[in-house]
Amino acid sequence: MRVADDKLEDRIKAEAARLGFAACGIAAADAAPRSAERLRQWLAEGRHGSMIWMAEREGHRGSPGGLWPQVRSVISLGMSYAPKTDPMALADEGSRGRVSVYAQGGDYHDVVKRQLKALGRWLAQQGGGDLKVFVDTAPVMEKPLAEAAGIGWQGKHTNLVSRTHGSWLFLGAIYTTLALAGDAPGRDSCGSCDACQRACPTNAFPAPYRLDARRCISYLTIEHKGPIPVEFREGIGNRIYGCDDCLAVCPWNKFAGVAAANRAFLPRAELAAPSLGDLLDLDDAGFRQVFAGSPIKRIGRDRMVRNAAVAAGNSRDRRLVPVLERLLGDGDEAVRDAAGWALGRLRLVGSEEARRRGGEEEIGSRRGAEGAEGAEG
Ligand code: B12
Ligand code: SF4
Repeated sequence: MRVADDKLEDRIKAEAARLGFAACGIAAADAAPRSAERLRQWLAEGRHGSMIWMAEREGHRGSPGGLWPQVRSVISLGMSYAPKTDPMALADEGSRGRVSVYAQGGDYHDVVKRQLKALGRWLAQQGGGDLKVFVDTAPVMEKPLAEAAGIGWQGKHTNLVSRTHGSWLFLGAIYTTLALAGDAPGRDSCGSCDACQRACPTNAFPAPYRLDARRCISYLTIEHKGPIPVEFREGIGNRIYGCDDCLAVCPWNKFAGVAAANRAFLPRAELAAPSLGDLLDLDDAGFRQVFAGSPIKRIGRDRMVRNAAVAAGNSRDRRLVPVLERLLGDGDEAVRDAAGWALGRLRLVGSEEARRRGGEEEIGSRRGAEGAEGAEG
């Protein structure tokens, strides 16, 4: 049944803006018909790696109706976390870890969910109907739905890009039994640009618009349990939680208005540029204390120390040798493995330096000898 008040859609958008959402659009529940097949193919190719929860509820995830047959419309929402500073600024600071922008502030699951629920309560009063709210953790394909609702389009890096907010948008969705008027879908505006694909340090894009999660640093540092495959360790550089490179190089992010960013996502001082030495020293209690209220808390101490050890192996910072040596006796296998790898790399750095010093001394003494000859002559 069509809702009597034609303007409800506009009022939903006004209320969403009042609640801090930078973007809001509406789509019919069946407006992203290709998603289910594309998800099926992605899973069949094994591109989800060990994220078996992606496959377990494939039928629910593939379409809104698969999860909730009564759903008629989807309200898609975006909350901005556009950074004020260059996400690549720490790329050459080997002794510091890089935390991806999305995780430097408050936990978006909590912040977005709270505002989605507020919007849901408002909608239930104003328009009636049943509804469900989702952010990230439910079997929902938030990106194709956001595209269908006109918030933007899925770029070649597969994230949603908005003309106004770039790709720095957390997404959320409200499924409702109301039949609302949909917006025009987003139009792909990537053109011939392939900056994101070229920027990826681990070659995670087998083709434009397709991501092999098993090669993505975000997956490797956040989702992947156990030792990180050796072939990706160098490419990980100093990234200790997630990766922003494909987003950071996107030209559309130049237009992203930082003013729209929610204050809850401002970077916390201790997460903006953490020292690898401090991270390698963390025990469980220390980890919980530093990462309380952050999405990072989900990975636990062992995975964080494993990541920091890989970054230490790329750091060329030999001051980290003693703490890495201690970690060779750590209770976690992946930590021990990463520490051993890092020590091997730092020892190579040590012998390179010794060779260089030796060479310099040799040149120095040859010069001295040449000088002495000159003096004789
Ligand atoms: C699983 C997951 C991951 C996995 C896999 C990522 C992926 N691309 O699938 C990993 C751990 C790698 C990951 C990483 C990140 N994630 Co993530 N992730 C998710 C999650 C839970 C599901 C995504 C999903 O459904 N994947 C399955 C694949 C099949 O879907 P897809 O990527 O949309 O695939 C489409 C394309 O492949 C396309 N396609 C396929 N073939 C073809 C061919 C052509 C010609 C075309 C045009 C298209 C096309 O169609 C598919 C369906 O739309 C969502 C939350 C949610 N519930 O939606 C967050 C989500 C996508 N992640 C998010 C974020 C922020 C990130 C990171 C930026 C975090 C970071 N800084 O480290 C990175 C980005 C890495 C990247 N380039 O994608 C945000 C993205 C927000 C946005 N603006 O888009 C989301 C929406 C969470 C949220 N609520 O805000 N993530
Ligand atoms: S997040 Fe990093 S590793 Fe993952 S696809 Fe983008 S650039 Fe590649």
